[in-house]
Amino acid sequence: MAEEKKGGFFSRLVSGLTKTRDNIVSGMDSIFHGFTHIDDDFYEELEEVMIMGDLGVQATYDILDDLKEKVKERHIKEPADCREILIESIKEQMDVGETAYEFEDKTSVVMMIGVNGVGKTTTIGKLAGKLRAQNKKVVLAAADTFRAAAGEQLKEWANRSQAELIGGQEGSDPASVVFDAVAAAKARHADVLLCDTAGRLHNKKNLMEELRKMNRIIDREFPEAYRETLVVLDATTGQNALQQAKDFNDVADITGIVLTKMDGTAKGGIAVAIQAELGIPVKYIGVGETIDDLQKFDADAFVNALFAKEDEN
Ligand SMILES: Nc1nc2c(ncn2[C@@H]2O[C@H](COP(=O)(O)OP(=O)(O)OP(=O)(O)O)[C@@H](O)[C@H]2O)c(=O)[nH]1
Ligand SMILES: [Mg+2]
Repeated sequence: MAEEKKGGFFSRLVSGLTKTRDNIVSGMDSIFHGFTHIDDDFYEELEEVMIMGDLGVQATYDILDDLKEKVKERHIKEPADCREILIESIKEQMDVGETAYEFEDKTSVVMMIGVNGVGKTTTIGKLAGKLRAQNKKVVLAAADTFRAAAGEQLKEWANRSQAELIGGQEGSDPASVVFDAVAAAKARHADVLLCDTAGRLHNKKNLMEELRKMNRIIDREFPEAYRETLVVLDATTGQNALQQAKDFNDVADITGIVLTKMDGTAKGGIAVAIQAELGIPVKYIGVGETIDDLQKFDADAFVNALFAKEDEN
């Protein structure tokens, strides 16, 4: 049963990464097979394919440096033998580490931030479902008071996941919703408080100011809570997602990334780029719209899916 589920998840990831595979991996494969020697031209062509994909400049250089070093160390002569080394090197780069999910076992406040439509509210619902399945007490803060429908949407997720919801009137101060939610979380001895935020306000400066204000409230009212700030990025948007992560990183201490819509036509290389450029780990990936469609990021599974050959899936 568990096997079956995993298989389903993996094949969804494989199909979501089709576009990435077509853009990057097939290009790499033709280089691995088109060259007879490992020389400067070989590396230059690899570099071009990787940068043209969404791996980004930083990740490309890091990965190629690592490849060159290993080729020397292991006295590799065949271009085709570089494929496995490259896969190994990307996996190493993407490894999330042991402490990434500590908040799940602590009294914590999770801020979910990101621009509009990336999947913040949906991710909160999925994460609430995951935590409830572990018997955690979960409170949701509907701090997106900008859109009338936002609170309703979160309410549905609260019902679905059986979490408690603290909301506010449309147009009310999001920071005051956070204030109320912190008080409720403390009074009810909740394990995790998940805060949904607006993706769009009157302007970007406004949005960033609101985030700062909410963070100040949490710092002041709940200093003992473990803090997690997740930026949600839509994996189909490629380089835009990287820029968004940078913008939010300027105003908040981002502790992780959630990459959504990996089931769609994802530009999956962006996961590698973000890690290399910002040093922020991808912690979860969204692979669909239902409550079960959130997965912890598994670097091995991701890279295997990225480099999967047709006959392997
Ligand atoms: N296919 C797919 N769709 C997703 C995923 N995550 C979210 N969505 C869909 O993306 C759309 C936007 O999701 P929301 O959760 O409302 O996004 P948001 O960031 O809260 O948007 P705003 O509140 O407007 O800022 C919805 O239709 C979701 O069902 C995913 O992993 N895969
Ligand atoms: Mg929302």
